[in-house]
Amino acid sequence: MAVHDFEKAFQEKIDADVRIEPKDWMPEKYRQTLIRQISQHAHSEIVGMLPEGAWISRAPSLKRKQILIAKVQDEAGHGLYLYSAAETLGISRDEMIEQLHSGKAKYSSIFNYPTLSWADMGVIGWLVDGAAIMNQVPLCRTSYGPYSRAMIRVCKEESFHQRQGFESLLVLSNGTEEQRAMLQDSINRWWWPSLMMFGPHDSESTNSEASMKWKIKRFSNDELRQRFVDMCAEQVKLLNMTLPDPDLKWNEARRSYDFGKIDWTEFWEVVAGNGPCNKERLEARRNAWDEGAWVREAAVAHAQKRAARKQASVAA
Ligand code: FAQ
Repeated sequence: MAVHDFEKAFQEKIDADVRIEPKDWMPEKYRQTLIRQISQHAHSEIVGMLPEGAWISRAPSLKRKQILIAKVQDEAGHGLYLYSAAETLGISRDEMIEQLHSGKAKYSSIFNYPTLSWADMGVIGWLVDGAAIMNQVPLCRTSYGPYSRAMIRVCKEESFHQRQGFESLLVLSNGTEEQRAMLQDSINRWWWPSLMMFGPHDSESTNSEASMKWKIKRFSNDELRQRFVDMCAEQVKLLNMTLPDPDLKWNEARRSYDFGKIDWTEFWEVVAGNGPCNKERLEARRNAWDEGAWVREAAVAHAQKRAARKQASVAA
């Protein structure tokens, strides 16, 4: 078959909602797009452990500490399933990590903001996990089989994260004046960066056209962002708090909320490495990699010994 015929058969499969599996023929650009998106997603989960990890030792009760530890562990797990899914496309874990450490691969802008108060733990659950779910539920039906299957479990865990976050905010919202002020301050700081998680406006989204054609993405950045605004504008009322946007207003004709302008200069600065915590985050990941060298060496030596023992017993 000529390449053109392979491409036609591939697109027909996608159009018929048949999943693409690792051994199937796929256009090189499809493979590269998936490696980019899945590895960046994996890096986001791993870097995303850092802002919350900083509060494990400062959680206000044993119950909250246990929940936070479990959540951070889940995020490590998500990173690992996603690295495994990306490996099925022919890139090694080491290569992906190298791309993160050298700055070649991105991770979500949101994790370059600092966690300044305990309320940030609940607000991350509500807004950051909430945005992640809005973006990731459609990925359970993404066209690449290993990615879509990984996302099913990730989404189940993320929705638990979101609910625990909101529950902890309900407690704060019924607390003292000081706790309520801490909560409002946290919402004010995380709202706009959460909207940026969905990526640039559709008109600036360089990857969307191909990703939509290949059903890697099923909804555009702006569509998902709008759904998120509509959801949060209602949920914030349950907290008796406000979203920091004077232009947020229900639009009866569109049956959606209008909202203010996102500061795209800030977004691109953060993506370019100049956000409040970019350097700190990458440094933490690089240090963890260096400090873990002996564990990786020991694991490889152990695997080699086991393989040698197995071979020797087969030969005997
Ligand atoms: N940050 O053409 P598009 C989580 C880049 S996981 C940084 O629209 P695309 C769990 C983009 O890479 C959060 N860079 O790109 C958790 C591209 O540059 P490139 C992560 C961004 O891929 C919760 C350029 O801008 N989720 O939160 C961002 O079609 C709590 C042009 O953009 C995922 O990764 C950004 N926000 O759409 C963990 C989900 N947005 O790569 C801990 C999977 C865009 O060409 C605690 N990914 N860029 O050099 C996706 O759905 C997509 O990749 C989008 C971006 C929607 C993020």
